[in-house]
Amino acid sequence: MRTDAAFPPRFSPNCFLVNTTISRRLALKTLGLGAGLSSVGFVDRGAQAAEAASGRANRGSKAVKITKVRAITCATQGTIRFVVIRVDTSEPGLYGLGCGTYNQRPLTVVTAVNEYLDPFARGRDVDDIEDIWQNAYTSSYWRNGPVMNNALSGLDLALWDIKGKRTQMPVYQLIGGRARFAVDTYTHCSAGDLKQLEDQVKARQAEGYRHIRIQPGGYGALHLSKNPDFRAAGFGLPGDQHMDALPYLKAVPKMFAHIRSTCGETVELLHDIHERVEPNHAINLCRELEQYRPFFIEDPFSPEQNGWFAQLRARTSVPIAMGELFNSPHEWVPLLKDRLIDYLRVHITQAGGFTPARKMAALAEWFGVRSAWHGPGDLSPIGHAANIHLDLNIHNFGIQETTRFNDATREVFPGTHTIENGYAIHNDAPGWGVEFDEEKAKKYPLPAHPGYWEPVRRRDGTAVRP
Ligand code: GCO
Ligand code: MG
Repeated sequence: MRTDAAFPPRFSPNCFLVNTTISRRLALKTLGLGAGLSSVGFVDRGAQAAEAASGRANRGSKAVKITKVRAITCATQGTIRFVVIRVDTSEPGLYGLGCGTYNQRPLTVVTAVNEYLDPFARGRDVDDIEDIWQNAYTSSYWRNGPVMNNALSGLDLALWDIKGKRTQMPVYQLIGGRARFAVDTYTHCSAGDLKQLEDQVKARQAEGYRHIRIQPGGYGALHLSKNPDFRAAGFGLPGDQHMDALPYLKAVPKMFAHIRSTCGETVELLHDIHERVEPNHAINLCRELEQYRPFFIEDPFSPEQNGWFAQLRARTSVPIAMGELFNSPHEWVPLLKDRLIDYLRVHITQAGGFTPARKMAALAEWFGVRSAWHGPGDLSPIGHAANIHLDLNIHNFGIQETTRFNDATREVFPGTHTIENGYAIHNDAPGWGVEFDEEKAKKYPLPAHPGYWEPVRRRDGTAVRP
């Protein structure tokens, strides 16, 4: 792990003991006297007992309360709409940051946070993350939707950030420490032209990436679909997009064949079906790709079609990663329990935050399912940090999707992770280790377009469901 110069030094176990005035005094006293008296083995034990007592006293008398929860938006990545949640506390200068980015509906999360979670959370003890999560989760009675889950995630992540800052530890230390020295990632290459795609893959390999996701142009390779008859018929709006399944389905195996033969056997290749095709088409595509030994195929079905996983499993052993659209335990629990997927790639802010993600990871471990948390461009660096902290800790880490953030994002979110030799490298500052410069963020207001996705249609105008 690298220690970023802008951040406090690497975690030391002593940090926990010296984070209050009383205990700092005691620690100094111990240091001063310890050398002379430690030989009798007396002072150290006494100091430890006093330390523990003062710790108890501080815990009782120094409850820190939530004073405000608010959502702030910015668009440092161009058209992507970040939603950052800040939780202020009764302790001067102590606050936490979370991510509740829902790119297609950002203002709904802002309303959920500012109008509903803020009054709900004020006055509660920042230490009781589990209790706050449980009650915030059911405070809307109806639950498990992307708006409330992202809002809840913002609050949840901010509370973990605060706990890290209070204890002077990075969050991964709070949950058990590291299971690996760094987090291996996959990056994206996408081009309609095979030679261009090959060049991109080689360039990423040269940068050190071992895992590369390949796409024949954007999701579903829209450029390959010709004759949008719906447009000629005046169906829908002129800007609606066109994707027929067959051109895409034929292009993907050709793309794998080309990249395998030109870029070698060692690179791990991934591909995102991004839902979009009929379930049986997705199954046949996975079977066809077996010969190219993909690392995994991502999101073969829309979440409404989870019932098809048993058939997919019966017909191919290609590793399957699923879940960026999942909101609810009713979606991931059955897939884990029946071992129908190999990688769980839930978008953790969309699933309610770090608290439920830890539980998902623990459940998955015992079913032999590994993690591949969703790490797209429309997740703020704070959300990426949450992924990375979890990845560092869990035994069943698989791979981490990452985004290469631009300079504007790095300016507004100091502490954003970097990628070195294919690994995500994160600093060891307390909490998530990512700051948010609200003043600088004002330079990057949300774009005029509200953010919804334009329709994608088959040739006859039928809506394509991602
Ligand atoms: C991925 C995803 C994203 C999503 C996006 C939706 O695998 O990274 O599919 O690109 O489409 O996050 O907002
Ligand atoms: Mg995807």
